[in-house]
Amino acid sequence: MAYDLYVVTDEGLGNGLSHTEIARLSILGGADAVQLRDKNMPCREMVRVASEIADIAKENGALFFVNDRLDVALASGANGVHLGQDDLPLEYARAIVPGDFLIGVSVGNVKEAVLAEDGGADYIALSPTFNTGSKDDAGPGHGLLELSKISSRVSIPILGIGGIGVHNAADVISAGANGVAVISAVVSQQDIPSAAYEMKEAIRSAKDSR
Ligand code: TZP
Ligand code: MG
Repeated sequence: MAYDLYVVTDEGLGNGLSHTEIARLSILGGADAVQLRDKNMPCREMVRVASEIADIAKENGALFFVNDRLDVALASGANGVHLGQDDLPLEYARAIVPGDFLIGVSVGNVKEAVLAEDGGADYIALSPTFNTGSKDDAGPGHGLLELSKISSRVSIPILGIGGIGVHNAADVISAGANGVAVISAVVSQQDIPSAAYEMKEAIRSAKDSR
């Protein structure tokens, strides 16, 4: 499962584009995975949007995740759900999803990372890796040292998320991440496919020189 470039949609940061357009353009530029993230969208609307993105992702061989909402993820045909430490606990989610359904978990330290792996997470994201202005309650970045500690303790894929762009994506990969999740580095750019392509190149060349 490739998670090299994982783009999280945000209509508030996307120059007026819809979640579906953001996802479509990100995939066009080479995103391996996209996540629908909207804290305010009514459930019915979210299922409709998620179903659109699920179709686009499937047609292009990308993975599609829904943030927070396991019900929406299952109903829309998404590949998986992304859960934070205050969302539905991993063990409850795992118990009610089909075997091939993917679950990603946000972690902030080694202990949470190991618990997520032991609980059957398919990937974890160190959240936030650096300071970010894109998530109000993100708190301060945990940094590359925490990332490398986690990478020495777990074997499932680890993503960096928060404050990552073309300027520091290679550092995140060198510290042990398997991929990078972003909002602003792709979603807020005028040319989303080109921004995704450049991020992907930065990640790929960092992986090649590891
Ligand atoms: N979760 C942790 S940090 C973050 C999310 C959704 C925001 C990432 O946005 P950016 O613009 O890539 O820092
Ligand atoms: Mg959440």
